[in-house]
Amino acid sequence: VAPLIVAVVLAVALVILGALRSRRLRPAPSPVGADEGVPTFRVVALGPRGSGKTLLLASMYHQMQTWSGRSYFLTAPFEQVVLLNQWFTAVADTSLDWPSGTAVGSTRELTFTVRTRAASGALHEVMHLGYLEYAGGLLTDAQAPGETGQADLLRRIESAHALLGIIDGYRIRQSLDGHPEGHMRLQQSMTAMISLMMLSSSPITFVITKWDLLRDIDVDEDARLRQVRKFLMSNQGFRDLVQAHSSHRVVRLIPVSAVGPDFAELDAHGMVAKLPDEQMRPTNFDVPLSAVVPDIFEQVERSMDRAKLQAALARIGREARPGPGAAFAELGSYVAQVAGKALGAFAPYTAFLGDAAAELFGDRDVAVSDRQSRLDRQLTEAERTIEEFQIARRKVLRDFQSRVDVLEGQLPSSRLSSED
Ligand SMILES: Nc1nc2c(ncn2[C@@H]2O[C@H](COP(=O)(O)OP(=O)(O)O)[C@@H](O)[C@H]2O)c(=O)[nH]1
Ligand SMILES: [Mg+2]
Repeated sequence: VAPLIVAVVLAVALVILGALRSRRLRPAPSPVGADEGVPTFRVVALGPRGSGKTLLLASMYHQMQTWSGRSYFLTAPFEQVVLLNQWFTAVADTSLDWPSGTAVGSTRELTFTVRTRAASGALHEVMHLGYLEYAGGLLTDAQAPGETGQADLLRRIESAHALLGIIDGYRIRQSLDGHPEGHMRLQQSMTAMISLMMLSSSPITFVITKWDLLRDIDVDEDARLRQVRKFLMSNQGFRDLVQAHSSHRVVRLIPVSAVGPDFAELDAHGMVAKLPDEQMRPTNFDVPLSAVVPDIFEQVERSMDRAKLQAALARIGREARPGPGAAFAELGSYVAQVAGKALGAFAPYTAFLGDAAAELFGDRDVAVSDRQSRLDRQLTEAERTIEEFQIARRKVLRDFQSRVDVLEGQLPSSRLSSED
């Protein structure tokens, strides 16, 4: 009898577990965008081993997994959250050494979900951000015959919506201090990275990591950045990329520190050492992800016919058709159609594109007056929910844009252009 009871109990437990699991795996029922889902923007981060990719990611997630004054927060699948938090904890603990780096040639892939809360308190998904981190190896090493890593990487770079080029601030420090090895490594990795970047036409954010190690270059931060930019421009590939591409794509240079000032310094052997009992205060970690959507839309806007776009935007202001989002969807399809390669893949997400275009393009007032007039109308319950979600989503997009605006205000040199 005993084995039978055990078997029955086990079977019941399995059924319950199975039910719980399938409930968890099934996407939460949402009245909004259920028919269209949530778009995924794919980001590829390239950078040599040791350049600070993992720490940046860990800091980024640690800070962005809570609201902290933003209208959104990030979530990730449970296994990824555990890993990211483990790295963060290991970095933050000044009694421990740095966590070990990514193995040569390996890639790491994460998916973040951007979530927001609507006025009623309901949580909504706004978009997914796919993040592929690619470590050095393949950038410079010859590949063993039969390996597919390289072809796969090239395909992902070509189809990425945004690229991050990670530049190791420690190597810049070494170069400025006259260490030939640092200079050599820096040039080598920049050249490899830039030849890959030439394959795509997406916005590029060059991220200078370990900015804390460069603080003594100049007291003024923008002057510091200007000096580093001038130095980077001495790399021919970098200069070529900026000069040839900055007129039709967005190119940024963002200094970040995963640990912040006063957490670490170079020791007598020129190694990065943690200072005892210091707190981490990461800086600018949120810019690379915040810039993705505004930069794609800016690039698309630049390529669009000004007059036609204005007409489409004005139409949403006047549109009298019933059903919230109808005019936005129309604007969205127009954007997808004109944007071609950059946003064409998002054609099914017309409501998202319409919202983003209204929020990020040109005259932002048009859309506001539209919102007001539609709020004045009598809306059904379902319409009201969609309306509310739209407003929350627009707020997130505006937050992304204003983060970028604030940074450009503080560090005008972070925008790279052919005049440099
Ligand atoms: N001072 C300072 N050091 C950093 C920072 N980020 C990374 N490092 C150092 O660089 C090492 C390599 O970083 P990691 O993120 O593992 O590089 P990855 O190989 O590109 O993933 C770390 O162990 C730290 O010693 C930073 O923001 N400031
Ligand atoms: Mg790593």
